[in-house]
Amino acid sequence: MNTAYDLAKQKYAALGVDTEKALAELGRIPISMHCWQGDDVIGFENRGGLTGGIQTTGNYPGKARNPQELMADIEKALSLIPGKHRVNLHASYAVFRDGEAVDRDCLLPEHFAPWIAFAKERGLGLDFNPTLFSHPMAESNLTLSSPDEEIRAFWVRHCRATRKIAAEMGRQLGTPCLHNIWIPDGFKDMPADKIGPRMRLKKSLDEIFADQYDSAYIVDSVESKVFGIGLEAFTVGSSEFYLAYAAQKGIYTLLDNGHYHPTEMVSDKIPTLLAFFEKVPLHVTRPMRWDSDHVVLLEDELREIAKEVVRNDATERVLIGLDYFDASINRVSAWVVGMRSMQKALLSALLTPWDKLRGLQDSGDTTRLMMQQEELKTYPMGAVWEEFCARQGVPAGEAWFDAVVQYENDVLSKRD
Ligand code: RNT
Ligand code: ZN
Repeated sequence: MNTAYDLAKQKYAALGVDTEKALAELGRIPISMHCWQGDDVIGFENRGGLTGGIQTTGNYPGKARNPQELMADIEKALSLIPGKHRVNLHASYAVFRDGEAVDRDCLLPEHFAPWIAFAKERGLGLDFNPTLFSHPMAESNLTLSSPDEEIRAFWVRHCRATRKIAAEMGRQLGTPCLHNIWIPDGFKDMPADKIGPRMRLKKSLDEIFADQYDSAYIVDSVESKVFGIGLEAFTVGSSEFYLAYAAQKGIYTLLDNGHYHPTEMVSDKIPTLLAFFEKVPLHVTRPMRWDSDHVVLLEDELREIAKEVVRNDATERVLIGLDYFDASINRVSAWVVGMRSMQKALLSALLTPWDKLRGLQDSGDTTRLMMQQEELKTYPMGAVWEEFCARQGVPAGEAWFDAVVQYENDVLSKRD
């Protein structure tokens, strides 16, 4: 019998592409799913609003209000996403015992024990981030670069605490935890001194990275940005700052594709960094007109990002994580759509005869190269994707959405 998959398999084989190999490879690529889509980046500290120049918009009912709800929602989303993945946490998602009040500079691994247990039971890896926003000590929008020594020292203590927690997550789960530092530090209007804040940030980072951990447990990265809302004039942690710092320090610089000028392509930065760094962590997002963090969809730049991961044999060197927050739609659906879109982009790249195309480029046959790349766009990838979902025991096509509707009716709609 010729199923749609069999026909697709033959068509790709004629180009020298082995669909079976692509399916096996796709099943091995973990994507780190960000917990913060589930509750609009609020966390469990009951501190109120999101600050730091990032913003969610929308008021869709049913957001997770506590660890139990967030874990249940993550579990529901993961049940509709093929493959084995990771969960990315922020320090603001610490789980405290009743009545316990621990500020961010005193967080301990035990405050994440429920998350580690959650991950262990499900065979998931964890990634982790210090939270340097939505806190009274971050009100000035200066944290690790603050001229106020009390504030700067507080955030250094916070990041030292979170690195320790990350290393513990990595140790207990047997897979290195990506610890990524992003700070909101910057100014709304023209500063008088740009190097002062940067020298203080450098000093803070040196203090934070003075603690040594086993690289089998923790991978360290720093995330740059161009601007934030209310922080339009100046960002302390610029791209060049962190690139130079990471290179000098032997850590990594994380690329968030919402954090560059609109015509700058993060996809092109991947092969650039791969020439110098062992690992390239990513925050994949969808910036619309600004760093708006829309749900990731199968768009051109996502495809370009996936191509760089696949054709450079870098599926283990590029650490793929998602970073977006849409509060205007069902949040479980937002996770599933983004994760599956990322996987579709990877599959499309895995179904491309890169050796052949590289040969055309190197022999100067750019006419045929253009033709072949365009023809590939209408190859039957959908049939291969459906086969992948079926083999992974997850609904292919839009059938997964029925489960989200059911979950909304049974669980999410009862929350408000
Ligand atoms: C902000 C950065 C940062 C955050 C998350 C919540 O612009 O992208 O990564 O989105 O840490
Ligand atoms: Zn990010």
